[in-house]
Amino acid sequence: MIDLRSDTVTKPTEEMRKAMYEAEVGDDVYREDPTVRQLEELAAEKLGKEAALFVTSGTQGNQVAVLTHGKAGDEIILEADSHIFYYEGGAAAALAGVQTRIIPGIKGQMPIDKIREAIRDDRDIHLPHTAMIGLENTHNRAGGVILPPQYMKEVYQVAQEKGVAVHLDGARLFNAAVALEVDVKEFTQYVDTVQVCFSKGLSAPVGSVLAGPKDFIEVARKWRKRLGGGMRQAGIMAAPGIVALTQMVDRLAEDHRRAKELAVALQEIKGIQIELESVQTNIVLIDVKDTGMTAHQFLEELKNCQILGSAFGEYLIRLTTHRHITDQDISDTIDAFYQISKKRSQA
Ligand code: TLP
Repeated sequence: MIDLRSDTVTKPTEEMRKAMYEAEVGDDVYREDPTVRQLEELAAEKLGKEAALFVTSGTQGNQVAVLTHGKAGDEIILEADSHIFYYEGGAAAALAGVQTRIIPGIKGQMPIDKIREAIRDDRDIHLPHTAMIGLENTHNRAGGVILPPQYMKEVYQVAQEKGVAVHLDGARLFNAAVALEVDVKEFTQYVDTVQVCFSKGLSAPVGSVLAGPKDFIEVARKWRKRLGGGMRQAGIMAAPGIVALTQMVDRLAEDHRRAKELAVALQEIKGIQIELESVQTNIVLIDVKDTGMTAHQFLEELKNCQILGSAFGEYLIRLTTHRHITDQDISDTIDAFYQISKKRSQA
């Protein structure tokens, strides 16, 4: 199978398995796991933050951030298609008890004036308190697009002016940094807290990190514990995170090249629509409406050709490149799209 459903399907590298085997461990709830501490220090340093916390997943990292920034009855501002709003099972409402104020974005970017308007005035007792603004970079549902540092700076300026914290869902932040050939700090300097995943294109089997100010991370540590995320000999899982951060970042450029090649070839096919300028990292969104098939029908046809993708809407398919996708897989996928569309137009 050519598995283009997500970069989450990547398996740990040999170095990761070796690092897991050899990891020095201790009880991390007692803060005695040297490998977890090493990963947290490394991540904090790379992300330009005072401290970091190893968490089980991107969702846990984001939700611990929401819980630490806000309290029940507060409001958080999110992009309408953001992962925190769209894909985390309503956790912000279920766990933190915050309400979400969503703003539709253009290529993942909420208009600055809309953000400004959405921030509540604490002097009016009718209104909820605005506890957090969430950004996502790269933006998944917008097709892996990059929020440029300049945009993030503008958001941060408004947030600081109004005294509101900014949290970045940076599940794929390293993809953004590699694509723009800049340091991740170019982005993280404009947020208070950031969550980064090791288990996507960076290929670690599990884990994310939440980074931010030291006192914030102390409170976050308690929220993680409350959520059952206090892990004991967690160095076994942190070890591949260290490999991810030190060895796996630069190769993301390969995934980006293959995604671009795939997109350029597929948009030549009749009935297939792709916004090429949005193919900036490892995600390709494909509108199959004009083929007369739904995303699910098209995905079934692809599956018959041993290719897997994800449905991102009634007519929208997402294909995601990653370490296990080769040049041959890209050309086989292109061939399959040609065959499926041809068969359809002859039917
Ligand atoms: N995204 C997954 C699915 O949940 C959609 C994927 O296949 O892309 N933030 C962003 C931007 C994400 O894309 C994801 C995972 C997460 C957070 C959550 O990470 P995990 O799966 O580790 O909880």
